[in-house]
Amino acid sequence: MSKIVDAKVIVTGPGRNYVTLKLTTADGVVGWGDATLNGRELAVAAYLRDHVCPLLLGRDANRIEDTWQYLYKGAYWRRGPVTMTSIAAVDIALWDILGKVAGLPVYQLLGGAARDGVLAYCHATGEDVPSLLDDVAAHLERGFLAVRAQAAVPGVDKAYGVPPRGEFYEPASGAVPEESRWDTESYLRHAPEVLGAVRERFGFGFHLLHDVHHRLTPIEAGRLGRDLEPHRMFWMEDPVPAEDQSAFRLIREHTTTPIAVGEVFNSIWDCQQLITERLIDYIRTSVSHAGGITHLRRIFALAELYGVRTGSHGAGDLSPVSLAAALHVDLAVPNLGVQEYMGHTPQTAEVFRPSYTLENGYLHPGDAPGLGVEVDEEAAAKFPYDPRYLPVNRRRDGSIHDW
Ligand code: CS2
Ligand code: MG
Repeated sequence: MSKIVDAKVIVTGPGRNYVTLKLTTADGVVGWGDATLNGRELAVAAYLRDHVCPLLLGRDANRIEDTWQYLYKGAYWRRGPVTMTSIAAVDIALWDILGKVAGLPVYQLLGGAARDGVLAYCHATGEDVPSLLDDVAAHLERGFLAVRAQAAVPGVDKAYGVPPRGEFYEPASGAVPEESRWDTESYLRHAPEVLGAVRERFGFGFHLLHDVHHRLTPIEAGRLGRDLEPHRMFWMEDPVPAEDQSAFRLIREHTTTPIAVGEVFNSIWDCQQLITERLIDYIRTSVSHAGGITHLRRIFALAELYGVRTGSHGAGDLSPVSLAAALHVDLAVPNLGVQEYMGHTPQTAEVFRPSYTLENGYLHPGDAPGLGVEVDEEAAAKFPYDPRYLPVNRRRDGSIHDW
C-alpha cells in the first residue's frame, strides 16, 4: 500500500546545517528528500512542517506529478526558494520511494543511463596564485578532468570561494552574517592573470571553470569574458546577478566565453528567457532548489531544445541526498554538461550514507533501488541546528554589493 503515513522533517548540523524530509508509506518504505537552503534552513523546515507534511498524509506516494501540481498550484503563492525547496524535498523523497518499490535506481525510472558516468568538476582554491596552482595540481592528480579555480583577490579580504588552506569551504558562518569587502577593479585585473597562470602551468588538457558569483555589471562581465577568451574557459559562472536576464544579451555581444547561470533559480520561469534566447550555455539549477526531479527534468528538456547543457549546483550545502538525486538525473539526461562536486565533510558522512561513486573524474549514482542514500537519524540527532548565515558583501565605500 503506497499511502504516505508519516512525513518528518529532520534538522541536523554536522559541521553545517541540513534539512532532510523523511516520508514513510503504509508498507514501511522510506523516501528521503533534501530541503536545505543555506542560511534559511528553518524557513523551509517550518514551511514543510506547518504547510506541507500535514497535507501529505494519506496521499498516494505513486502520484508524484499530481503531488507536485497539488503543492505548487495549491499554495496559490508560487515560486521562490523556500516554496520550491520544500516541493523539491517532497518530490525527491517520492522518487526515492518509487525506485525502492520498483527495485530500480531512479535513473532507470527516468529512461536509463544516457552515459557511462557523469563528468564532475571540483573546486581548487588558493589564497595566492602559487597555492592555487598547488591545489589545481592536487586535483588533477586525483583524476579530475574539470577544475573550478578561485583565488583570493589582492587587497580584498574574505574573497568568495577561498577557505583557509586545507579547510573545507563553507561560506555560512555565525548567527550574524560575516561582512566581506569587494573591489571590482582589483578583481577584473586579477582574475584573468590567475586563470592565465593556471593555463600557463597546466595547459589546455582539462576543463577550467570560474565562478564570478554575481558581482559584475553587464559591461564588466563582457570585459571579463573577453579577457578570459585566450584561456578557453569551460564557463564563467554567474557573471552578473541573474534576475536581470536581458543583461546577458549585452554580455553575449562582447564575448564567446561560455556562461553558466542558475544555482539561485528555483523554477523554469527563471530560466526561460536565458534558455530560449540562448543567452547562456549551461543551466545550473539544482534538484533541491528547483522543484525536485520532476521540475528539473522539465528545465533540462527545455534547455536541450536550445543547445543549452546542464551544470547543476552541487556545493557542500546541498546534502548527499541532493547530490544523489542530481546524479540520477545527470546520468539520464541527453544534454549533460557537468556536475559540481565539492564532496562533504566526515561529520556529514556520519549522518548521510550515499552509494554514489567518483572514479577518474566521473561520478555515478550507483544501482541501489531509489536514490541509494541512507540517513542515520540517531547520528542526525547528535548534531543540533547551529544558526549560520551567508556573508554580506560591501564595496570599499561600505555600500552593499552582491555576495
Ligand atoms: C557557489 C556556492 O558552488 C558554487 O557555485 O556559488 O558555493 C554558493 O556560494 C553556495 O552554495 C551558497 O550557499
Ligand atoms: Mg556558484
